[in-house]
Amino acid sequence: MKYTLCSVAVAALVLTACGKKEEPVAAAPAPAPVASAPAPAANAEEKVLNIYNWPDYIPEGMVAAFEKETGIKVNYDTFETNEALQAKLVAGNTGYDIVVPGTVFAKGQIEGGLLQPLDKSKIKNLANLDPALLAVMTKADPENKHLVPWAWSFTTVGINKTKVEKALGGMPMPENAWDLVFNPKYTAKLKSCGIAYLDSPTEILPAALHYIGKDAYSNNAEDYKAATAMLAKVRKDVRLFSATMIDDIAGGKACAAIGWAGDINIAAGRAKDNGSKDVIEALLPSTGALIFIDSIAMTKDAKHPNNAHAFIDFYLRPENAAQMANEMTYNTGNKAAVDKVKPEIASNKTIFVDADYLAKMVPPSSFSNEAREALANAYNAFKKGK
Ligand code: SPD
Repeated sequence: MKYTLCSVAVAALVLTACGKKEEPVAAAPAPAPVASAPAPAANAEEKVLNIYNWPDYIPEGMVAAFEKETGIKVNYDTFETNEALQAKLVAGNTGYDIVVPGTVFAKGQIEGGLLQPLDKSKIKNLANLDPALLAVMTKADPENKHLVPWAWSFTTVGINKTKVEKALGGMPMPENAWDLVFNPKYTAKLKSCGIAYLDSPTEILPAALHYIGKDAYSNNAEDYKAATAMLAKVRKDVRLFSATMIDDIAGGKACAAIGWAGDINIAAGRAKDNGSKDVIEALLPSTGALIFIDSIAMTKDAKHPNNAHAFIDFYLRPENAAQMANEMTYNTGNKAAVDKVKPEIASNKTIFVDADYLAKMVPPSSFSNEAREALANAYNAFKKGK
């Protein structure tokens, strides 16, 4: 059974100019001539939109299509981790209108006033989204006022199966795929073909906590100690830390990785395009993987709110959401897009996850500021301690 975490309806948003037309009043005495500027139209916003998103996270041509249709020039920059986006938002004056935080961070960002509520009347295509996904997001955004899903996927183990089988030299694959990156029995063998970890405390610690049977979003210092003790045993086997590991996996620098299923799927496609015969895949560990939902949000000081709303509405069109799934191998939670998704994408269980596996997965939660600090300390100690 396919679970889309994602309704139908298409409506094009028409941004209407609300400029007030001055009517001459009949029989009024002629006013004395005064130099005055014309009253600005209510939505006379400069035709610019500044977006800050993750790399490899938008189909080619989508920004250009929006620019062509609207005449709005998009400046598109990227960040690699939630921590980097958080630092930018906290520093203020980001210069960005739209940002794409994971819900794990967005909760605190909303509570801290770093993001502003959206005007839903300007986003007609919100009706295309799966109410089930929006319900999950209320954990971070209680009334679904600030966040719109960009895409969701999960943190898991990705492998170059061809290289991993060779490096294991006849040792069978573990039942639980997390063993490949956390159990020294396997990492000692896979270090020869390269193990890669996402370079972020809030990616690695939750996965490590989950692996040792603790709450992935624990706020308990003892749990971090246990996770770092486990991680210390495999540190020497980890070759690289990176949040942009698509080419590392596609190019053969890493054969096993803690990564995002969508990116691992992109790596698989890229390797094929480059002529590789190796099988690269995102795995579904028996104990479950960690779901994340990246969400579109508007910064508190966005200078181009109308343009931001227009872009969000554009992104939520079924054809654009389907393009995102088809080209970027991420699920957008857009139900109206489902019948436009290619069969090979719709049948990929790492993009459209079955309900029974979904039930095993760890839903996204959030960390207190203190916990985030403890996480960062634990992670930095782990990384240094080779
Ligand atoms: N290539 C873009 C990947 C975006 C991943 N966001 C992941 C957040 C996970 N916590």
